[in-house]
Amino acid sequence: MQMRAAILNEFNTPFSIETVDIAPPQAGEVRVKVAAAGICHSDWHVVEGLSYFPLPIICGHEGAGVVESVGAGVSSLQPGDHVTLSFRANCGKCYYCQRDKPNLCEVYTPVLRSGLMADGSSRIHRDGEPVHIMTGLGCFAEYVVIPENAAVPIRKDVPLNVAALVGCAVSTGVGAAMYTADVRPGESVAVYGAGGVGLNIVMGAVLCGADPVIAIDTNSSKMEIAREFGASHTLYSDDSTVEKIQALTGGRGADHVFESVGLEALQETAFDATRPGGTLTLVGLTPVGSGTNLPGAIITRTEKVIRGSFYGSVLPQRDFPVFIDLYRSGKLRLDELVSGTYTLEQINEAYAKMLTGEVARGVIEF
Ligand code: CXF
Ligand code: ZN
Repeated sequence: MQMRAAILNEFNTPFSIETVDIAPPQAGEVRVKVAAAGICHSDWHVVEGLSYFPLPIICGHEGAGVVESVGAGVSSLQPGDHVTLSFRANCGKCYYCQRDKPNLCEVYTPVLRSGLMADGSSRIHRDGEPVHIMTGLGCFAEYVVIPENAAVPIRKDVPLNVAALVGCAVSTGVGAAMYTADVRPGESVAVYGAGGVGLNIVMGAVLCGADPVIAIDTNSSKMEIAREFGASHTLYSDDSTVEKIQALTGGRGADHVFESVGLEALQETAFDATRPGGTLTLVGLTPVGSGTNLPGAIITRTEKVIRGSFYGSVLPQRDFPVFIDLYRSGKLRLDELVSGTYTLEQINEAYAKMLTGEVARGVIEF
């Protein structure tokens, strides 16, 4: 079958909309007609050559759609099912999968980086040559062929653009607060960065009963938005945020601080804003090979905890439906997260907009 896809042929060049061949699903795989795909900064890291994916590649790792066909042996899905895509397919059997850490699956981690399927081949070809996919998805395309467990069934009464966001920004942000950091009622939270992920951390912290919830950003237009998403306080990001957070938390610093941007210097500031014995959760992705300077001398003496959070520590099969139910009952504001919609042909425009510091999330709708 042929389909249209946005292909990155060279690093630091625009996506090119081309027609490619996509194979039917093999055993254990499903083919999904993509309905919506989110514009996330991580795709841009691929464009910039910072993510070490092979070319040519179809990016896109935040999506939702409708199952079109299923391969042999697929039991959990059938054509017509609505699904949110998971960018962490997992084997279900390895050391990490057995310990409820599918985000660290040791079978799929190298597969997802390879841009190919687990058998080393691609389901997508252009003029007979394989095209790679990002993190096992590649949803800047009309269809994806993916392992059964990367397509998580969801209820049909939610818009698929909202369902797409659950596959990256929502899981990464809400999950970081709810699962990785396990924020408790009454704890103080500070979130550095109020973009797509940061706003989800704010919502997750509010759901956990945190108070105060302080959002910090360099863009003053985000202050009001962060309050709409539940922040009790907002701070313009300058040299005084640590003092201001301390002033709001009995002079100690916040119980939980989150860094959602992925900047080394901001991770260091976020560490300073964490109270002794408190937890700093690192959510934003800094480039591989970069170095953050976190002082061992202080960590030991203050018992500060520093945690990484990847994909919000979620279990996609369990948590995607949970987040979607929370949206349906009005406890997650996901319609408001969609700040712009684009066609696939407008993808370069969508990324240009994101780079201007666009609030929340752009979404490609098919
Ligand atoms: C990323 C994580 C690294 C690979 C691509 C997806 N997550 C969210 O943006
Ligand atoms: Zn993402």
